[in-house]
Amino acid sequence: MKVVTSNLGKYAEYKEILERAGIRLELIHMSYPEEQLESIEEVAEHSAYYLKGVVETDFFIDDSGLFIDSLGGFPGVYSSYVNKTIGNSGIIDLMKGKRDRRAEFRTCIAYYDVTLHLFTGKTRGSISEESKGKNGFGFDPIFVPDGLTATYAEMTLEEKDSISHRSKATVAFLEFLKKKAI
Ligand code: ITT
Repeated sequence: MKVVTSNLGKYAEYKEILERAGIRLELIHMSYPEEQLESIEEVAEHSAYYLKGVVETDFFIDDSGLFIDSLGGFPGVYSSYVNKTIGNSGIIDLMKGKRDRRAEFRTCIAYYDVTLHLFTGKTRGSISEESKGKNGFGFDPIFVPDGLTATYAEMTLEEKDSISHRSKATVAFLEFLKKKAI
């Protein structure tokens, strides 16, 4: 199986989950154009159709985003830009004084074989008061999943995989691959 991504943090998480399920993962380490569309599903679909002309078939991509309730879902589909520009400290500043800190992480996997298949995963949580933890990548130091007190960045890869938005999308993807193989 091939994954196309510029993000080695994502690759590490997929490698862990897929190889545990007996699927060897190959990295195509490249970035690709991402349209600023309404939802991560639309972005993933658009990017996968672009990549099918570039990469041989049987690949998947992952479009993810952090959606903060009190900011109307921001940064959402703008997550990559926001991460590169204001970063986690910028989000913490935007959230200063806000009582409602609820947020959701979403991942959409777009898998292209002869046609396109989408699988989504969501994990609810909240934005921490400060950045905590050194593991993971991106917004991991500021996201605390519901029912826990640690941020994603304070967890091991296995702990994050047991509850993350990405692992939920991957479980649905694996179910599909299992049925496809029958
Ligand atoms: P691609 O090449 O796969 O597109 P990307 O880093 O641009 O890599 P996205 O657009 O899907 O990926 O991600 C939007 C932003 O959200 C980006 O800054 C990521 O670092 C961040 N992000 C995605 N998944 C995350 C996760 O599980 N934990 C923390 N941050 C995450």
